Amino acid sequence: MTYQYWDKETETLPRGDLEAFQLSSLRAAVVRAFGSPFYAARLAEAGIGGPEDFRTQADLRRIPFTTKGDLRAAFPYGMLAVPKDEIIRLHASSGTTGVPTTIYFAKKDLERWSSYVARSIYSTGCTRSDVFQNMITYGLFTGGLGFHYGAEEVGMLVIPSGPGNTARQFRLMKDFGTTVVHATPSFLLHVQSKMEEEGVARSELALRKAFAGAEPYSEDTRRRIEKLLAVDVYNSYGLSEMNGPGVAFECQAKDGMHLWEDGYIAEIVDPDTLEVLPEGETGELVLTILCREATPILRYRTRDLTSFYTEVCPCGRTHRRIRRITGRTDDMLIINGVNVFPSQIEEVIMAMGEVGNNYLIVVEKDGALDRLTVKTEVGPDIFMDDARPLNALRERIRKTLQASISINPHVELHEPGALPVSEGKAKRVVDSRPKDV
Ligand code: DLL
Repeated sequence: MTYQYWDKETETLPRGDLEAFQLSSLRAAVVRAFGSPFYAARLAEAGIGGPEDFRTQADLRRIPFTTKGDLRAAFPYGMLAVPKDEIIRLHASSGTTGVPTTIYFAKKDLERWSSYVARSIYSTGCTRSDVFQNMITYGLFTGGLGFHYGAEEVGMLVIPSGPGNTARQFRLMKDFGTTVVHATPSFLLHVQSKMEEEGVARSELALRKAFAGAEPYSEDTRRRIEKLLAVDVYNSYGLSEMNGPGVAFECQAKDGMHLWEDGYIAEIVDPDTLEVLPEGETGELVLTILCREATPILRYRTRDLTSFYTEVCPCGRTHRRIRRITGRTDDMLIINGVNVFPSQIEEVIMAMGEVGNNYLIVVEKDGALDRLTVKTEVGPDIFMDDARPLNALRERIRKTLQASISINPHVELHEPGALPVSEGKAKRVVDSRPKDV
């Protein structure tokens, strides 16, 4: 395979040079951070006087972690490190508690962000000849505008369709010859189901690639989308606190996501002890954004669980790869004392051909015990009025799940299209158990 690079020099920088660049950028980031009320206090408290305290990368560990709670407490301007006149855009995520976290961007910050996204898109083999339909939410969410400007920088024709309305999506794909789409993996699966329902033939479309991210999904889900939609699917990782998309992305080798280390310092820590783990071990990803002027963030605890590849990628990029996110430290379910990640359930059901494209995990109290119900749609080839094969399928799902998660779940099968669909991030878990106070 011939690999293409957007910025070959940066993407293949020898490790020593890359790490030296990180260290000097870290010093500059610390200087900028002192300009924000939050970090001025936080760094001083930790006994950090200035950039001279950072002689090696290990000195990064002197900086205390930053959490989502810190960002909320600093709302609205406590993290801002430049005069308000210099900021030209904000993005925000409301999160589950409703208190927003806001990131501000100066002009240069937006240019840098677009360059990371452009580099990511180009690394998948796209070029300026591609027609890109951005089927993800625009607005305060970073997915829409983040990809929009990155794709324009590559020079693709960008269709800012946003999500929803599959009939309109198909119309646009046909009218303009869309070759690349971007959406959450759950929306891509929905699009595929609708394609069959609305009688759109694959041969009418010019699709060849899809970017899928913003929510966790398994390797089996990737394979399913690739098979059903006949496209190459590339995993895309990012978070609003670190700009949004364009933090880590799969290249043409489609095996792990290169984390752009000239833009970010990545550490993987044990979520309990918070000690940095040896390379290759799974833990919580902690990120420092190096070059953002308006809102510097140092050692941000993402809650996302992953590990570094220890081998070098065949594409020749020197930026390390992270593995598919297996879950978040805060999405682990404890069901009758057993720890389960929703991703373990997804892995089992999405590997089964007869299972449809949507599922839901329900956890509730049943007397003193917890009860787990896994609801899945069946594939279009299964007849809902023939009980025998349905019972056999239900039993097979139950047994395979039990073997994998050590919990005996209830399994419900639903008709295609019966479970709720989300245009953005899917809500896969409904946990109605009373929360401990
Ligand atoms: O989801 C940014 C984004 C937009 C990424 C479009 C990719 C594509 P937030 O709304 O702040 O930002 O959510 C960030 O989503 O901490 C992960 O838990 C999860 N997440 C994002 N990408 C992936 C992925 C955007 N590829 C949170 N795999 C992150 C698994 C992902 N989880």
